[in-house]
Amino acid sequence: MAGGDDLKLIGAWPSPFVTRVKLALSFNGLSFENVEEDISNKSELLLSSNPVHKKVPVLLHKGKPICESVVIVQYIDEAFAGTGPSLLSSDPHERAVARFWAAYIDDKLVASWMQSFRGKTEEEKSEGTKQMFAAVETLEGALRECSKGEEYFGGESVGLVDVSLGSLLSWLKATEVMSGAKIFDPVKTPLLAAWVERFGELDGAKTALPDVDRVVEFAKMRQAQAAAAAAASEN
Ligand SMILES: N[C@@H](CCC(=O)N[C@@H](CS)C(=O)NCC(=O)O)C(=O)O
Repeated sequence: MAGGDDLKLIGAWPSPFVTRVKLALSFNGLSFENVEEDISNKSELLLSSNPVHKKVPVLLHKGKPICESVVIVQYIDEAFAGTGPSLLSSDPHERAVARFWAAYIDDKLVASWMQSFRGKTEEEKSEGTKQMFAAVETLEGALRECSKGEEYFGGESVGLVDVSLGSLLSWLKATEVMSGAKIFDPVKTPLLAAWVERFGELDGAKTALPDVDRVVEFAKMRQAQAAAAAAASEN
């Protein structure tokens, strides 16, 4: 397996951004050393590797750090070209479109999904939920446009947008379990609902995606911690 000693991933298992990098490594058949980070007590290695954002993931390739999940995914695609199917098209316009949707996923879907449970008031939370559903419906159109009748955003095989959205699946499924709401509704967003099933069946996805029940437990623990902190600040 390529990669080996050359690749070290500073991550934290619940992070969907770390999962994104694991997906790209897995689809490229690259092995790596996993360095599990304690986000509440950041290591010297993380702070010196990502001094600007101080966030995971960071990929170290031959000791050189690369930060920001979407940047890392594209780096893997370029640096290990030929080890797996390319995640980006050879056509510049298709590459630009894929980058547009990858940015949309973080700017609109991730942001609204976070607001749906981290909003300060119930109004903020329900506005987040509304915007999240609107973003999912927009992504249904993106899948129709990008796939051109094939199975993935990347066409016949997974691409940058599949990896960007796929990395969120365990968390979005955990949100469905906890809220009871269907995010990928087969009636409203049939293409995406089928894509979710198809993506989850890929070997690379099975290897990289965290277990949904484990994410649910983690999310509940975080909610309890946040509630306790809020109660303490009121006293
Ligand atoms: N835009 C970044 C987001 C990374 C991110 O938010 N990582 C979180 C974990 S999910 C983190 O390291 N948080 C630590 C902190 O904010 O101090 C990416 O795509 O890599």
